[in-house]
Amino acid sequence: MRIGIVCHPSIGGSGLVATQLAMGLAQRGHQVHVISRERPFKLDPATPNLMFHPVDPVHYPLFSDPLYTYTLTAKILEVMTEHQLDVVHAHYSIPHSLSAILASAIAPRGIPVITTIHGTDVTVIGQDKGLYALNLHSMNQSTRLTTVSHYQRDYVLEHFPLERPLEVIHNFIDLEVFSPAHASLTLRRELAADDEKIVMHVSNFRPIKNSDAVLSAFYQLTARVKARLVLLGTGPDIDMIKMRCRDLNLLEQVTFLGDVTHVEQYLPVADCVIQPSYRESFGMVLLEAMACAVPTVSSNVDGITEVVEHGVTGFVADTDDVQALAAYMETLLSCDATARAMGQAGRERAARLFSPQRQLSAYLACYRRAIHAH
Ligand code: GMT
Repeated sequence: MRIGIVCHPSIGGSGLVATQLAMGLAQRGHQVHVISRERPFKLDPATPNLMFHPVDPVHYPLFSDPLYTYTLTAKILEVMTEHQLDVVHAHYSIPHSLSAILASAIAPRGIPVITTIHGTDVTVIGQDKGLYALNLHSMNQSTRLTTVSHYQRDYVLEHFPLERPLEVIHNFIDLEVFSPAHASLTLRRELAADDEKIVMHVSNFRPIKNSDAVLSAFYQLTARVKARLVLLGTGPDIDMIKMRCRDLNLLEQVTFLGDVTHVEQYLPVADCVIQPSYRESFGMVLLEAMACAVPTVSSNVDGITEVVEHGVTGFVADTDDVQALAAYMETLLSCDATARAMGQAGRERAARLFSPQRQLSAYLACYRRAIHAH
Protein backbone atom coordinates (compact mmCIF):
# COMPACT_ATOMS: atom_id res chain seq x y z
CA MET A 1 0.00 0.00 0.00
CA ARG A 2 1.04 3.62 -0.46
CA ILE A 3 0.28 5.29 2.86
CA GLY A 4 0.50 8.93 3.95
CA ILE A 5 0.93 9.59 7.70
CA VAL A 6 0.34 13.08 9.09
CA CYS A 7 1.57 13.75 12.62
CA HIS A 8 3.18 16.08 15.15
CA PRO A 9 6.98 16.01 15.10
CA SER A 10 7.47 16.97 18.73
CA ILE A 11 8.27 14.80 21.71
CA GLY A 12 4.89 13.45 22.79
CA GLY A 13 2.66 10.45 22.55
CA SER A 14 0.75 10.95 19.32
CA GLY A 15 3.82 11.79 17.21
CA LEU A 16 5.65 8.86 18.74
CA VAL A 17 2.88 6.39 17.97
CA ALA A 18 2.57 7.73 14.40
CA THR A 19 6.34 7.44 13.91
CA GLN A 20 6.43 3.85 15.20
CA LEU A 21 3.52 3.02 12.94
CA ALA A 22 5.18 4.61 9.89
CA MET A 23 8.47 2.77 10.43
CA GLY A 24 6.70 -0.53 11.19
CA LEU A 25 4.59 -0.33 8.02
CA ALA A 26 7.65 0.61 5.93
CA GLN A 27 9.57 -2.35 7.37
CA ARG A 28 6.68 -4.56 6.27
CA GLY A 29 7.24 -3.38 2.69
CA HIS A 30 4.57 -0.67 2.42
CA GLN A 31 5.54 2.67 0.85
CA VAL A 32 5.13 5.21 3.64
CA HIS A 33 5.15 9.02 3.34
CA VAL A 34 5.37 10.96 6.59
CA ILE A 35 4.13 14.57 6.47
CA SER A 36 4.94 16.89 9.37
CA ARG A 37 6.23 20.35 10.32
CA GLU A 38 9.71 18.91 10.81
CA ARG A 39 11.20 15.45 10.95
CA PRO A 40 9.61 13.61 13.92
CA PHE A 41 12.33 13.16 16.52
CA LYS A 42 12.34 9.36 16.35
CA LEU A 43 11.88 8.96 12.59
CA ASP A 44 14.91 7.12 11.26
CA PRO A 45 15.62 8.61 7.81
CA ALA A 46 17.46 5.41 6.81
CA THR A 47 14.30 3.26 7.02
CA PRO A 48 13.73 1.68 3.59
CA ASN A 49 10.37 2.47 1.88
CA LEU A 50 9.94 5.59 3.99
CA MET A 51 10.01 9.20 2.81
CA PHE A 52 9.68 12.30 4.93
CA HIS A 53 7.95 15.42 3.52
CA PRO A 54 8.36 18.60 5.61
CA VAL A 55 5.56 21.14 5.34
CA ASP A 56 6.95 24.21 3.55
CA PRO A 57 6.35 27.36 5.61
CA VAL A 58 4.85 30.44 3.94
CA HIS A 59 6.06 33.83 5.11
CA TYR A 60 3.94 36.62 3.73
CA PRO A 61 3.71 39.98 5.51
CA LEU A 62 -0.06 40.25 4.95
CA PHE A 63 -0.63 37.38 7.40
CA SER A 64 0.37 37.95 10.98
CA ASP A 65 -0.11 34.26 11.90
CA PRO A 66 1.63 31.35 10.17
CA LEU A 67 -0.65 29.61 7.66
CA TYR A 68 0.15 26.12 8.93
CA THR A 69 -3.23 24.52 8.23
CA TYR A 70 -3.12 25.62 4.59
CA THR A 71 0.53 24.79 3.99
CA LEU A 72 -0.08 21.39 5.57
CA THR A 73 -3.12 20.86 3.30
CA ALA A 74 -1.04 21.85 0.28
CA LYS A 75 1.71 19.38 1.24
CA ILE A 76 -0.76 16.52 1.81
CA LEU A 77 -2.35 17.29 -1.58
CA GLU A 78 1.06 17.32 -3.27
CA VAL A 79 2.18 14.02 -1.73
CA MET A 80 -1.24 12.42 -2.31
CA THR A 81 -1.10 13.26 -6.01
CA GLU A 82 2.60 12.81 -6.81
CA HIS A 83 2.94 9.52 -4.95
CA GLN A 84 -0.56 8.22 -5.75
CA LEU A 85 -1.35 7.45 -2.13
CA ASP A 86 -3.99 4.82 -1.39
CA VAL A 87 -4.83 6.23 2.04
CA VAL A 88 -3.85 9.08 4.31
CA HIS A 89 -3.80 8.52 8.06
CA ALA A 90 -4.06 11.64 10.23
CA HIS A 91 -2.98 11.48 13.88
CA TYR A 92 -4.92 14.19 15.75
CA SER A 93 -8.14 15.70 14.47
CA ILE A 94 -7.22 19.39 14.31
CA PRO A 95 -5.51 20.39 12.11
CA HIS A 96 -4.20 17.10 10.69
CA SER A 97 -7.45 15.34 9.92
CA LEU A 98 -9.16 18.51 8.72
CA SER A 99 -6.26 19.26 6.36
CA ALA A 100 -6.28 15.68 5.04
CA ILE A 101 -10.03 15.87 4.36
CA LEU A 102 -9.62 19.18 2.55
CA ALA A 103 -6.69 17.86 0.50
CA SER A 104 -8.69 14.77 -0.46
CA ALA A 105 -11.64 16.97 -1.50
CA ILE A 106 -9.38 19.17 -3.66
CA ALA A 107 -7.48 16.26 -5.27
CA PRO A 108 -8.66 15.14 -8.71
CA ARG A 109 -8.95 11.65 -7.24
CA GLY A 110 -9.91 11.83 -3.56
CA ILE A 111 -8.62 9.10 -1.27
CA PRO A 112 -9.78 7.64 2.06
CA VAL A 113 -8.82 9.55 5.20
CA ILE A 114 -8.31 7.63 8.44
CA THR A 115 -8.26 9.73 11.62
CA THR A 116 -6.88 8.60 14.95
CA ILE A 117 -8.04 10.52 18.01
CA HIS A 118 -5.24 10.58 20.59
CA GLY A 119 -6.89 12.37 23.50
CA THR A 120 -5.87 15.98 23.94
CA ASP A 121 -7.26 16.76 20.47
CA VAL A 122 -10.78 16.19 21.83
CA THR A 123 -10.41 16.49 25.61
CA VAL A 124 -8.43 19.73 25.70
CA ILE A 125 -8.54 21.41 22.28
CA GLY A 126 -11.92 19.82 21.60
CA GLN A 127 -13.38 21.65 24.57
CA ASP A 128 -12.75 24.99 22.86
CA LYS A 129 -16.26 26.07 21.77
CA GLY A 130 -15.05 27.60 18.52
CA LEU A 131 -13.14 24.52 17.47
CA TYR A 132 -15.78 21.98 18.51
CA ALA A 133 -17.60 22.07 15.16
CA LEU A 134 -14.33 21.67 13.25
CA ASN A 135 -13.39 18.70 15.37
CA LEU A 136 -16.79 17.10 14.85
CA HIS A 137 -16.62 17.76 11.10
CA SER A 138 -13.17 16.21 10.78
CA MET A 139 -14.32 13.08 12.63
CA ASN A 140 -17.56 12.70 10.68
CA GLN A 141 -15.92 13.32 7.31
CA SER A 142 -13.12 10.79 7.91
CA THR A 143 -13.60 7.54 6.04
CA ARG A 144 -12.68 5.63 9.17
CA LEU A 145 -12.08 6.72 12.71
CA THR A 146 -9.94 5.09 15.39
CA THR A 147 -8.87 5.92 18.92
CA VAL A 148 -6.32 4.57 21.37
CA SER A 149 -8.44 3.25 24.26
CA HIS A 150 -11.97 2.20 25.20
CA TYR A 151 -12.05 5.07 27.65
CA GLN A 152 -11.31 7.55 24.86
CA ARG A 153 -13.95 5.95 22.64
CA ASP A 154 -16.61 6.36 25.34
CA TYR A 155 -15.53 9.96 25.91
CA VAL A 156 -15.85 10.85 22.22
CA LEU A 157 -19.22 9.12 21.91
CA GLU A 158 -20.50 11.00 24.94
CA HIS A 159 -19.33 14.43 23.76
CA PHE A 160 -19.65 14.31 19.95
CA PRO A 161 -22.64 13.14 17.87
CA LEU A 162 -20.64 10.81 15.64
CA GLU A 163 -22.01 9.48 12.39
CA ARG A 164 -19.14 6.99 12.04
CA PRO A 165 -18.13 3.93 14.02
CA LEU A 166 -15.13 4.57 16.27
CA GLU A 167 -12.74 1.64 16.41
CA VAL A 168 -10.31 1.11 19.32
CA ILE A 169 -6.75 0.26 18.32
CA HIS A 170 -4.54 0.46 21.39
CA ASN A 171 -1.07 1.96 21.14
CA PHE A 172 1.86 -0.43 20.93
CA ILE A 173 5.50 -0.79 21.89
CA ASP A 174 8.61 -2.31 20.33
CA LEU A 175 9.85 -4.76 22.97
CA GLU A 176 13.30 -4.94 21.43
CA VAL A 177 13.82 -1.19 21.64
CA PHE A 178 12.23 -0.87 25.10
CA SER A 179 13.85 -3.70 27.00
CA PRO A 180 15.45 -4.43 30.38
CA ALA A 181 18.33 -5.89 28.35
CA HIS A 182 19.42 -2.30 27.61
CA ALA A 183 19.91 -1.36 31.28
CA SER A 184 23.35 0.25 31.46
CA LEU A 185 25.22 -0.01 34.74
CA THR A 186 27.37 2.94 33.69
CA LEU A 187 24.30 5.13 33.20
CA ARG A 188 22.81 3.96 36.47
CA ARG A 189 26.00 4.90 38.29
CA GLU A 190 26.04 8.30 36.57
CA LEU A 191 22.50 8.96 37.78
CA ALA A 192 22.54 7.63 41.33
CA ALA A 193 24.70 6.27 44.12
CA ASP A 194 24.80 2.47 44.53
CA ASP A 195 22.58 2.60 47.62
CA GLU A 196 20.03 5.00 46.07
CA LYS A 197 16.81 3.84 44.37
CA ILE A 198 15.78 5.62 41.18
CA VAL A 199 12.25 6.99 40.75
CA MET A 200 11.63 8.29 37.22
CA HIS A 201 8.99 10.66 35.85
CA VAL A 202 8.73 11.35 32.11
CA SER A 203 6.59 14.32 31.19
CA ASN A 204 5.92 17.35 29.03
CA PHE A 205 5.39 19.16 32.35
CA ARG A 206 1.95 20.55 31.56
CA PRO A 207 -0.53 20.97 34.44
CA ILE A 208 -2.42 17.88 33.22
CA LYS A 209 0.61 15.70 34.14
CA ASN A 210 0.34 16.67 37.82
CA SER A 211 4.11 16.80 38.33
CA ASP A 212 3.51 18.62 41.59
CA ALA A 213 2.12 15.39 43.08
CA VAL A 214 5.27 13.59 41.87
CA LEU A 215 7.36 15.92 43.96
CA SER A 216 5.08 15.78 47.01
CA ALA A 217 4.99 11.97 46.95
CA PHE A 218 8.75 11.80 46.44
CA TYR A 219 9.24 14.17 49.38
CA GLN A 220 7.26 11.79 51.62
CA LEU A 221 9.17 8.81 50.25
CA THR A 222 12.59 10.28 51.04
CA ALA A 223 11.79 10.17 54.77
CA ARG A 224 11.60 6.35 54.46
CA VAL A 225 13.77 5.28 51.51
CA LYS A 226 17.06 6.58 50.12
CA ALA A 227 16.01 7.57 46.64
CA ARG A 228 16.70 9.90 43.72
CA LEU A 229 14.05 11.42 41.47
CA VAL A 230 15.06 11.63 37.80
CA LEU A 231 12.88 13.92 35.68
CA LEU A 232 12.89 13.54 31.90
CA GLY A 233 11.36 16.19 29.66
CA THR A 234 10.52 19.83 29.98
CA GLY A 235 7.50 22.10 29.72
CA PRO A 236 5.57 25.01 31.23
CA ASP A 237 5.59 23.66 34.83
CA ILE A 238 9.31 22.93 35.02
CA ASP A 239 10.29 26.22 36.73
CA MET A 240 7.56 25.76 39.32
CA ILE A 241 8.90 22.23 39.99
CA LYS A 242 12.43 23.60 40.42
CA MET A 243 11.13 26.19 42.87
CA ARG A 244 9.26 23.55 44.87
CA CYS A 245 12.43 21.41 44.96
CA ARG A 246 14.23 24.36 46.48
CA ASP A 247 11.42 24.96 49.00
CA LEU A 248 11.36 21.30 50.03
CA ASN A 249 15.16 21.18 50.17
CA LEU A 250 15.16 18.43 47.55
CA LEU A 251 17.56 19.89 44.96
CA GLU A 252 20.30 17.40 45.93
CA GLN A 253 17.99 14.43 45.33
CA VAL A 254 16.35 15.50 42.07
CA THR A 255 18.00 15.32 38.64
CA PHE A 256 16.57 17.36 35.75
CA LEU A 257 17.55 15.79 32.43
CA GLY A 258 15.46 17.97 30.10
CA ASP A 259 14.19 16.57 26.78
CA VAL A 260 15.68 13.19 26.01
CA THR A 261 15.33 11.62 22.56
CA HIS A 262 16.16 8.07 23.61
CA VAL A 263 14.02 7.59 26.71
CA GLU A 264 14.50 3.83 26.19
CA GLN A 265 18.09 4.20 27.41
CA TYR A 266 16.96 5.72 30.71
CA LEU A 267 13.81 3.79 31.63
CA PRO A 268 15.50 0.40 32.18
CA VAL A 269 17.70 1.81 34.97
CA ALA A 270 14.68 3.06 36.96
CA ASP A 271 13.39 1.18 40.00
CA CYS A 272 9.92 2.59 39.45
CA VAL A 273 8.15 5.10 37.20
CA ILE A 274 5.57 7.52 38.61
CA GLN A 275 2.80 9.10 36.47
CA PRO A 276 -0.08 10.66 38.42
CA SER A 277 -1.69 12.47 35.43
CA TYR A 278 -5.14 14.08 35.68
CA ARG A 279 -5.94 12.92 32.14
CA GLU A 280 -4.41 10.23 29.95
CA SER A 281 -6.25 8.66 27.04
CA PHE A 282 -3.65 5.89 27.13
CA GLY A 283 -0.35 6.77 28.86
CA MET A 284 2.52 5.79 26.56
CA VAL A 285 5.14 6.33 29.25
CA LEU A 286 3.55 3.63 31.39
CA LEU A 287 3.65 1.18 28.50
CA GLU A 288 7.27 2.09 27.81
CA ALA A 289 8.14 1.45 31.46
CA MET A 290 6.29 -1.89 31.42
CA ALA A 291 8.18 -2.96 28.30
CA CYS A 292 11.42 -2.19 30.17
CA ALA A 293 10.18 -4.38 33.06
CA VAL A 294 9.93 -1.35 35.37
CA PRO A 295 6.94 -1.32 37.77
CA THR A 296 4.73 1.77 37.72
CA VAL A 297 2.83 3.92 40.20
CA SER A 298 0.18 6.00 38.49
CA SER A 299 -3.20 7.65 38.77
CA ASN A 300 -6.25 5.53 38.02
CA VAL A 301 -7.86 7.84 35.45
CA ASP A 302 -9.14 7.50 31.88
CA GLY A 303 -7.34 4.92 29.74
CA ILE A 304 -4.51 4.25 32.20
CA THR A 305 -6.26 1.23 33.71
CA GLU A 306 -6.42 -0.39 30.25
CA VAL A 307 -2.63 -0.20 30.11
CA VAL A 308 -1.48 -1.11 33.63
CA GLU A 309 -2.96 -3.72 35.97
CA HIS A 310 -3.25 -2.66 39.61
CA GLY A 311 -1.43 -5.00 41.97
CA VAL A 312 0.12 -6.88 39.04
CA THR A 313 2.25 -4.50 36.92
CA GLY A 314 2.40 -1.79 39.59
CA PHE A 315 -0.13 0.26 41.51
CA VAL A 316 -2.74 2.93 40.81
CA ALA A 317 -4.13 5.54 43.20
CA ASP A 318 -6.40 8.57 43.07
CA THR A 319 -4.63 11.36 41.20
CA ASP A 320 -3.94 13.62 44.17
CA ASP A 321 -3.61 10.92 46.82
CA VAL A 322 0.01 11.75 47.53
CA GLN A 323 0.16 9.47 50.57
CA ALA A 324 -0.95 6.45 48.57
CA LEU A 325 1.46 7.29 45.73
CA ALA A 326 4.32 7.51 48.25
CA ALA A 327 3.27 4.30 50.03
CA TYR A 328 3.12 2.36 46.75
CA MET A 329 6.55 3.62 45.75
CA GLU A 330 7.86 2.57 49.15
CA THR A 331 6.42 -0.94 48.66
CA LEU A 332 8.24 -1.25 45.35
CA LEU A 333 11.50 0.28 46.47
CA SER A 334 11.80 -1.62 49.71
CA CYS A 335 11.17 -5.10 48.28
CA ASP A 336 13.27 -6.06 45.27
CA ALA A 337 11.36 -9.33 44.75
CA THR A 338 8.00 -7.50 44.47
CA ALA A 339 9.45 -4.88 42.13
CA ARG A 340 11.07 -7.55 39.94
CA ALA A 341 7.87 -9.65 39.75
CA MET A 342 5.72 -6.61 38.88
CA GLY A 343 8.23 -5.38 36.32
CA GLN A 344 8.28 -8.79 34.66
CA ALA A 345 4.45 -8.95 34.71
CA GLY A 346 4.41 -5.54 33.02
CA ARG A 347 6.69 -6.71 30.23
CA GLU A 348 4.57 -9.83 29.73
CA ARG A 349 1.39 -7.72 29.58
CA ALA A 350 3.01 -5.36 27.07
CA ALA A 351 3.99 -8.32 24.86
CA ARG A 352 0.55 -9.92 25.13
CA LEU A 353 -1.69 -6.89 24.57
CA PHE A 354 0.37 -4.14 22.96
CA SER A 355 2.66 -5.76 20.41
CA PRO A 356 3.45 -3.95 17.14
CA GLN A 357 2.49 -7.07 15.12
CA ARG A 358 -1.04 -7.08 16.48
CA GLN A 359 -1.67 -3.33 16.21
CA LEU A 360 -0.02 -2.89 12.78
CA SER A 361 -2.27 -5.63 11.42
CA ALA A 362 -5.29 -3.86 12.93
CA TYR A 363 -4.32 -0.57 11.21
CA LEU A 364 -3.74 -2.35 7.88
CA ALA A 365 -7.15 -4.02 8.12
CA CYS A 366 -8.64 -0.58 8.88
CA TYR A 367 -6.93 0.91 5.77
CA ARG A 368 -8.25 -1.94 3.58
CA ARG A 369 -11.78 -1.43 4.84
CA ALA A 370 -11.44 2.31 4.18
CA ILE A 371 -10.29 1.70 0.61
CA HIS A 372 -13.13 -0.75 0.09
CA ALA A 373 -15.71 1.73 1.46
CA HIS A 374 -14.41 4.73 -0.48
O1 GMT B 1 -0.24 13.80 26.85
C1 GMT B 1 0.13 14.73 26.15
O2 GMT B 1 0.19 15.85 26.57
C2 GMT B 1 0.56 14.47 24.72
C3 GMT B 1 -0.53 13.81 23.93
C4 GMT B 1 -0.21 13.81 22.45
O3 GMT B 1 -1.09 14.18 21.71
O4 GMT B 1 0.88 13.44 22.03
O5 GMT B 1 -0.70 12.45 24.39
C5 GMT B 1 -1.92 11.82 24.07
O6 GMT B 1 -1.69 10.80 23.11
C6 GMT B 1 -0.84 9.74 23.58
C7 GMT B 1 -0.66 8.74 22.43
O7 GMT B 1 -1.85 8.17 22.03
C8 GMT B 1 -1.43 9.07 24.82
O8 GMT B 1 -0.56 8.06 25.29
C9 GMT B 1 -1.63 10.12 25.92
O9 GMT B 1 -2.28 9.51 27.01
C10 GMT B 1 -2.51 11.26 25.38
N1 GMT B 1 -2.57 12.33 26.38
C11 GMT B 1 -3.72 12.64 27.01
O10 GMT B 1 -4.78 12.09 26.80
C12 GMT B 1 -3.62 13.73 28.01
